[in-house]
Amino acid sequence: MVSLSDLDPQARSLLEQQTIELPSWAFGNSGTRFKVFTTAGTPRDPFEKLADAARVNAYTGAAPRVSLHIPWDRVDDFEALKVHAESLGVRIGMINSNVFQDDDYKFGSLCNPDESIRAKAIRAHLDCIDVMGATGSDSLKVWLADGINYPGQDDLRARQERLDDSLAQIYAALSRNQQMVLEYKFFEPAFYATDVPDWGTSLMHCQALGPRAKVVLDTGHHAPGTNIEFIVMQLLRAGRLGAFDFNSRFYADDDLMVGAADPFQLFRILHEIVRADALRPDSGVTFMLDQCHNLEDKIPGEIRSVMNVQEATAKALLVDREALTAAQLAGDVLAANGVLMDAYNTDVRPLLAELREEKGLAPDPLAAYLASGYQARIEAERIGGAQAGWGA
Ligand code: LRH
Ligand code: MN
Ligand code: MN
Repeated sequence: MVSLSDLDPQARSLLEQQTIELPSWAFGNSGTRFKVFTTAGTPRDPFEKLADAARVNAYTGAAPRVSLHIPWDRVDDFEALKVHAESLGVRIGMINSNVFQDDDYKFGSLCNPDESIRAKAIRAHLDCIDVMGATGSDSLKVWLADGINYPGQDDLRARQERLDDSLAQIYAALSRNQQMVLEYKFFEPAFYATDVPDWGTSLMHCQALGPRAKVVLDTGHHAPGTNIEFIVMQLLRAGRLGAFDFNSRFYADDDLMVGAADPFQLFRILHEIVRADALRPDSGVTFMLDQCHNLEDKIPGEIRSVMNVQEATAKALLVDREALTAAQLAGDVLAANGVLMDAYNTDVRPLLAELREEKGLAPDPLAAYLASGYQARIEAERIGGAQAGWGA
């Protein structure tokens, strides 16, 4: 059994310092297009979403930032929201723009052939930059539902030119200490062609924009069988991996808990991160969750997800890099694969429990949360939770 002392001091400090950003929308209700099941105690406004996110941070000690989605999280006074977050021991992370739930955007937002609608979508992003200013956020996160359903519906190339121009206008409005991150997704809601379908397209736009534009990799946004860790490696080589949206998929963009469907894939991703020394807090890579908890309670669902990322990270840090390199250079296939599998198959839960106790936290965050009485309290206090997510 491994313990904390089995990690070298540098690996240990990386694990101690690792933080995972939470999505505000994970605390709201969501569902499928068939049904949204509400959970008791669901937040009624962004202030309550932050309160719930702060519980995840309180028990894991590893989730000090919350990402907002605008307009889902619109409030009258964003400075008050910032102060509220700080009073709870968390702060506002990335600001996500939402230009996909307005009738005007039926044929797209930043790629729309109608110039007045494209201008409206650009203005929505400038508004997000104002929210960044008020909340102290340094990142604008852009995901577009833009695309077409039928061949010939619009001109593929013209849509890219419009995107190029729209993104350039938005990028120009960022201050020097702010960045833009651009997320790709291979399908949905468009089915024939999506305007930012893959990491290559996102990277090309980021490179055209400038050094403060980076790619977001959402683990649920790939075709089955895609080697995601290869993409991670390549974006890290290019210095353009801005953030992860972590979640699990079985069939489509399922937004299930990270590490639930394929913990081995998560380990392989974290191995590339460790290999590139990108776990450092100043590496520029943000580790974020993008999940919806449709059946399970949301706060424990997020706690479990943070723990899953920590477990994959601890395993990646346990990889015997020297032995791995030696086996690779010797062409010893089985030994090289064995080094990775040894780390993956190690039970790191006791090691992480030790780490939490050292930080003054309960060794089992889930059990501690469930015993805290918070869930019963919010279920009694909050009636009529907010609808956050796709139906909002
Ligand atoms: C799109 C997406 C994107 C959105 C979020 C709610 O599928 O992953 O990150 O902002 O879901
Ligand atoms: Mn996402
Ligand atoms: Mn998604």
